[in-house]
Amino acid sequence: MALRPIIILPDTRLREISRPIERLDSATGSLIEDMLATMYDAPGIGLAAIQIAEPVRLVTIDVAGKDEPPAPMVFINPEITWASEDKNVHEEGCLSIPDYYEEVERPSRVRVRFRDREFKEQEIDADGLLATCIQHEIDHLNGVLFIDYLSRLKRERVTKKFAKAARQG
Ligand code: K1U
Ligand code: ZN
Repeated sequence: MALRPIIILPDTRLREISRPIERLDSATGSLIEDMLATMYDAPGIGLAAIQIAEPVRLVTIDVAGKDEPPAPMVFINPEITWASEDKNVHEEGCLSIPDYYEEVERPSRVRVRFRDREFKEQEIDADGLLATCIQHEIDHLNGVLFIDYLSRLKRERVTKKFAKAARQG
């Protein structure tokens, strides 16, 4: 298990489309362990593999409250198979855009098909914070960031701020 560096805006790898995982092997098992450790260390409630520069369709999430035991979830090749008409607004953050939070509107409930860490097919219905988080993470697998849902003014402002910070090292 290793803590892995999280890539930060404007790293262009955040815009890559991640590839599906074909089979479970020891490399994927190690990557899952690294992602969970990196997510808890950050700390964050979710992580997509591309955020540690691994362009594969793998997501970890733990939305347990701070007084609850850890509840790590692993999603391999997740796909949204249904989304509710009704929407929910939630404040979002991103470990790849540190210390920036904005409200985003998304479907309030989604059904997600995925493979678990034994590579068994599963389907879950998600609502609340889990629904917000899984949609945010699946967006990462498609090169989409939560700032893409903001006004052009806000998106350009935050993009310029992070580009300047990257130039200044
Ligand atoms: O994908 C990521 O960058 C992780 C991101 C997930 C997320 C947060 C909020 C709404 C949607 C998706 C984060 O975990 S940002 C950090 C964060 O929200 C948090 C950190 C510590 C405690 C509680 C929340
Ligand atoms: Zn994110």
